[in-house]
Amino acid sequence: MATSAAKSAAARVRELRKQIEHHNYRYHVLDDPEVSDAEYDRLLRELKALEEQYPDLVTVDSPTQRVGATPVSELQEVVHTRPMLSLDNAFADEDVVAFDRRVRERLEDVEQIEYSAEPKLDGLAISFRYESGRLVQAATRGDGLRGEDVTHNVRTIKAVPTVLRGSPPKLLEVRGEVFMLIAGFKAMNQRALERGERTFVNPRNAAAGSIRQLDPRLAADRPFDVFFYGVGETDGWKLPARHSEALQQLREWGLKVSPLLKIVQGAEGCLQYYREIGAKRASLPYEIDGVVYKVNRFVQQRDLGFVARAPRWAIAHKFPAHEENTVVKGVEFQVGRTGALTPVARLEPVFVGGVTVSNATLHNMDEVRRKDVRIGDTVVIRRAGDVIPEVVKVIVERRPKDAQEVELPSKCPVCGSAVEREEGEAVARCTGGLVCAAQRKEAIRHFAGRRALDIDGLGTKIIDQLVESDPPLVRSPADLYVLTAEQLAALDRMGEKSAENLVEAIEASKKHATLPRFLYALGIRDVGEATAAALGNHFGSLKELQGATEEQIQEVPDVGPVVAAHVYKFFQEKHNRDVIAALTRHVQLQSQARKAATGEGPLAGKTFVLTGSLDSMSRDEAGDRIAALGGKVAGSVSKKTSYVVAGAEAGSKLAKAQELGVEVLDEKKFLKLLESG
Ligand code: 9MJ
Repeated sequence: MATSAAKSAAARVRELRKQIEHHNYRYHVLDDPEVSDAEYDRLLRELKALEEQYPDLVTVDSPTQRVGATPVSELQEVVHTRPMLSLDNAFADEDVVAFDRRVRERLEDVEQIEYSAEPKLDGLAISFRYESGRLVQAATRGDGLRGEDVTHNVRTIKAVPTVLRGSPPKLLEVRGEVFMLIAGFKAMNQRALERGERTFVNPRNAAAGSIRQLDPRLAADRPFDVFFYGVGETDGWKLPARHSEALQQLREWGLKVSPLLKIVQGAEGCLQYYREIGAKRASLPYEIDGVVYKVNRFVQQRDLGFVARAPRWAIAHKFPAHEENTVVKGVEFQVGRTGALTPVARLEPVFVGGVTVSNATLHNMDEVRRKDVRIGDTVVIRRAGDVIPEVVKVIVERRPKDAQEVELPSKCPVCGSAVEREEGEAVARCTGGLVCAAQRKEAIRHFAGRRALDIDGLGTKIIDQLVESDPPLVRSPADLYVLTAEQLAALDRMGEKSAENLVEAIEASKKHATLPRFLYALGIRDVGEATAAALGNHFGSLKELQGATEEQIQEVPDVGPVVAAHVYKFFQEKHNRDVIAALTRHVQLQSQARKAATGEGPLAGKTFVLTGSLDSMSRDEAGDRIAALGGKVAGSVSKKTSYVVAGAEAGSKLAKAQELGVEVLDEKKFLKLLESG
């Protein structure tokens, strides 16, 4: 017999699930959460604790059961009672016009067709079966008639409700696309790379690969999302007249529908939508490969019917492909700011992702070997969003007999200094340091960057001239501070007024230099903003840091032996010390960061990790404000982290924080904390 404690536990469990489901809906469907991640996690933790105490209360659709149930031994076949259709493709505007004409001809008498226009997600089509509002099965499309049961993995996806809201019908089978967010995909690949595991070529392959795994624990920590776009078998639901109305009803039941869905009129309306979404494509957090137009009225859909596996009432209008084949004509090596040599494939120009591409990065020699790229090879090039085009893979079948292997040059292509590759490192480097013009230009560009000393108006073209002039006007960042307006005005494309403005901007940079910014500006290998802030906060002054031993540098939170070695070595190099000495004759470092070192300030002893982007300030401003109150900023989340500040599109650091139970602050809370500080 249930004790009264067990009874009240059962009531509390019901209440918690209701609240969690409500917050899921606010977060995933409405994109308008009511509570912070931390509060949400507290509810989830409370539920978990109660379920541990009273195992009888656990149900399969409890929000706690998402994270990895037991693996299945094989994927079972699922027969789709209503076939899952695929879509015909349109590539050119004329294809869409012809589609619309065919539709009108078949429907006779209808002058203008109303379409529901939707982005076409590039993921994995899934059928979801809800019985009495509970998720009972999820299956892949397969060949459209038979798919595979992937319920165990789909249950781990937080955006897929396990229980529907309101009064859903007895049976509701819905279709949607499961996909990966680009940021999450990148973070996941980065982690895989760090662990020496295999990486995925693109978010689509990653989604498909993960959803068809046998062990749901693999899917559970992957950044999936979903949009529902169609209705399959139903029982107990009198469908509304239009597809768009059906989707609106799905939304009310808690199923996430694309917010970009729009009702448009005729081919003209479709084409306009295509252009609207095309303009948004690069800024969407997920990949789309086109848009879909669906005849909106169900009666018209029924009258049109389908041919083979595709409906006559819908068409996918594809965007230019992200991937194309082309030939590698040669491989050159670019020298970066830190001297890293990057192999770059020179390509037979090819139109991909909406632009003509003639170069693609090969990252490093390990990648060249791993992908076995040779000169003369036909390769797959990928360009997604605004990222640098890359070589995905070689089409080995098309390799010509005289294809040449790529060799790492022994001398820097820019300055002729020796090229060195450290044991166990993928990256080869020029040893020329500031002697190498490539590094000099990049070093100055980095130094003047917005997040470094922020010299407004010192662009690439000007830097090139300053470094290339004979004799060079600028050999190191310190030389910037002795430039005169006359010298600058003599440069190409520089008027007197802009020369004066630039001198002023250089002057201004002397004043807003904080120690963390300055350290970041130096461009020390592996010292990003977070590490620079940590070093600055720990040592409090440049002198202290310059005098520190490798061991002392390692004492800084989040600085490991490798970074410590780079920092130590940097300050040991005579030419670096000379440049710093020259710089500090001009630049006065503000002492705000000392507060942390002496344990002062309301945030003293607190370590922050920043992830995602904030609306009200840049990441470095956030870092500066934390430092000003005595707190520290670290680059990665650990048990020692006090807070993770999560902005929009927060990545793996947020997941890590949740895993470790570190308090997560959203922007509002973070601002409050700064203000109260
Ligand atoms: C995707 N992939 O986003 C359909 N799709 O409709 C949308 N796919 C579809 N609709 C009928 N938005 C068959 C496939």
